[in-house]
This record gives sequence, structure tokens and C-alpha cells, in this order.
Amino acid sequence: MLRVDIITIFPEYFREAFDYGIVRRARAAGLVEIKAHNLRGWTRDKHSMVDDRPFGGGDGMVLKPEPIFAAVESLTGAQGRESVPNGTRVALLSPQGRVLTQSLAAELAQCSRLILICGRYEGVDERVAEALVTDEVSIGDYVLSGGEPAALVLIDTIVRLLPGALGSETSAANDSFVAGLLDCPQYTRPQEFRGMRVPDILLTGNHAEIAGWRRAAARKKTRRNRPDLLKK
Ligand code: 6GU
Repeated sequence: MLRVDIITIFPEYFREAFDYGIVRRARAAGLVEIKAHNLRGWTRDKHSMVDDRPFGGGDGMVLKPEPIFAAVESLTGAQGRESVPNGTRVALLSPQGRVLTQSLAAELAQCSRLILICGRYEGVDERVAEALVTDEVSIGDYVLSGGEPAALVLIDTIVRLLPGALGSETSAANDSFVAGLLDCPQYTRPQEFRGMRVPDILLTGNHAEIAGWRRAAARKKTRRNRPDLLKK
């Protein structure tokens, strides 16, 4: 069982987020438990301040360290990176992180406890990244207003990798990126739609030829949409 705790200033953002599809099934099957916590609950001042102005000047507000350290301590017992229990990862979601890949998702899917800290785009006090977290993760080279959508993306990629999360007939082994290529194109009925025909070979029942066509089609699609994947 994987337990995921999200630390956020917008816990309501996640209200229905995990009630659909594979994530819903995985929760129902007891493979994962996900809870969103309000960072404000760990403030101690009378105005429940989670952010403050940046030292040195500049636009926007920066998330303060005290409530974030208090949140992680109350959830894990750890006062810093060194005391985080075995099997637990504490990840800060920020555009300054390591870019999420399928292999990082597979690594995170091995742990038993995941704490996700949602940053705001203006920033999070750097002492969180320096001393508290085990991982700093970005979901790509573009800017989000906050880490909340990134937390959804990360949880989805991880949950579908948990043993038993996908139906017995499906497997994550053939997904895009696992073999370093995009997935091959798929077709379903009708055989002809608005003059566009399904490739004849897929209708032959010749499994060896179909497998060969799929490999070639995956390479062609990868060359067109993601040539960077072929250059490694
Ligand atoms: Cl994790 N947070 C924000 N604010 N922007 C991002 C991101 C995360 N990943 C990509 N862009």
C-alpha cells in the first residue's frame, strides 16, 4: 500500500481528482491512499500566514518555511532530509526540479509513503529544497501557477505503475517511453471512416506481420513528433 500526502494551500482543488478511472480503482482496491492537507493548518500566527515578501525584493510572495517544515514533521516525524524514514520520499513540486520521466515515476512507485509539497510559481523558501526534501520535481519546461496540477500528473503516473493497478490484460510494459519510443497508433471500428481506412495489415490476423508494422509505425511517429528520443 502506498500512502500519498499532499501539502497544499488549495486542498479543495483535489476534491474529485482521484475519483476517476485507474486511480479510483486503485484506491478502491486498497493499493493507494491519497489525502490532501491544508498548509494553513500548520501555521501558528493569528492570520495563518503561509507566504511573505522575498528578501532582496522582487515580485510575488514566497512560501514560508515554518509551516512546511511543521507539516512534514507532523506527517513523517522527520525534522529534515536526514531523518526521513526508509521508504518515504518527500518531494517538492517546482519548476526548478528534475524533470519527471517514466523512470523517475517507476522509482517513486517503489516507495511506501510519498509526501508532495505543492509550491507556488513565485517560489518556496529555498531552505525547504536545501534541508527538507528528498526530491525536487518539475513536470516539464513550462510554467504552472502552482504545483497542484503537477501533483495530479505525478500521482497518476505513479499509481498506474503499482502492481495490480492496471487490469490483468493490460500492462505498463508496452506504454510510450518504456522502450524509448512512442506507442504505436491504434484503430478501432469502423474500418472506414470519412474515407479514411484502417491499415489493411491490422485486419489480416497475421500477428508477426502486425507486430512488425507496429514497430515501424512507432518509429515513424517518434521520428515525426519526438526526434529527440531517437538521438539518445
Ligand atoms: Cl512542479 N510547478 C510549477 N509551478 N510550474 C511547473 C512545474 C511545477 N512543473 C513544470 N512547471
